[in-house]
Amino acid sequence: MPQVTNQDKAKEAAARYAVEHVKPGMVLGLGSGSTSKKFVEQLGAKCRLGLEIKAVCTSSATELAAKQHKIPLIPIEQVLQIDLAVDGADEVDKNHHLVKGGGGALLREKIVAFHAKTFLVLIDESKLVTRLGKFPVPVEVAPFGASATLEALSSLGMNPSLRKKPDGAVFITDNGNYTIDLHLNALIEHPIELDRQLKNIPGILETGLFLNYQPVIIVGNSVGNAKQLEKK
Ligand code: A5P
Repeated sequence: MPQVTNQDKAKEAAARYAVEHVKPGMVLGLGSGSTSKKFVEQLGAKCRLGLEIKAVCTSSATELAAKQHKIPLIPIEQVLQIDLAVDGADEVDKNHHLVKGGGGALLREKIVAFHAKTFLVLIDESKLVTRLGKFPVPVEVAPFGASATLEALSSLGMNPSLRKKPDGAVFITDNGNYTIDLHLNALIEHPIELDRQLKNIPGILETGLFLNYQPVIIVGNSVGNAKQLEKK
C-alpha cells in the first residue's frame, strides 16, 4: 500500500474544500494532475450520492478518472460557459499568477479556466513562491517547425528542452502538439512581459503562465485543513 505523504494530505484537504463549493446544476471544468485527481475522486463520491452536475475535462487522463468515478461528462463543444473550473498549479506567486502545465495539459486547462466564472486553484504550501520561475515554464508548441522554435527559444536564453516520455519518445499532448520546458535559471521578474515575448514566436500555441486569471487559491495543509489565500 503506497504511503500517504503530508503533501497528499494537503492536496486532499484542498480538494475537500473545493467539493463543498459545488452546487447542483453547475457545469464544472475538471483540471489535470494529482490534486485535480483528488477533487475528481471526491466529486465522484458526491455524484454517487445524488449530486447532479455536468463536467468537461482538460485531459484524457482526467476524462478516464471522471468516467471511472461516474461523473457525467459533456463535450466541450456543447459548453459556452463553465460555472466552476477546479485545477492544480505548479507555482503560485503573491499576485496569484500561476505556472501550470507540469502534466502537459496547459492549453486545455487555460481554455477551460478562461471560460470559467470561478477558477479554483488547489495547492499545497510547497507551491507558494515569492517569484515564479523555479519550476520550468512549459509551452505547448506546434510540431511543424518545432526544431526552429526550440532554436529561437534557445537564442533568447530560455534554455528550452523538448519534453520526452520516460521511454525517450517525444511527449505528445492531447492536442497532438509538443511541450517545451523553459529552464529559465533565474526567477521571472516580469511574467507579463515574458508571456508576451513567448507568444510572439510563431509555433508557440500557449504558455503555462496563467496571468491575471483571477483564480481563487485554496491552500491545503498536512493537518487536513484548507483555506483561501488572500491577495497581499
Ligand atoms: C497539469 O498540466 C498541470 O497544470 C497541473 O495542474 C499542475 O502540474 C499541478 O499538478 P499536481 O496537482 O500534480 O501537483
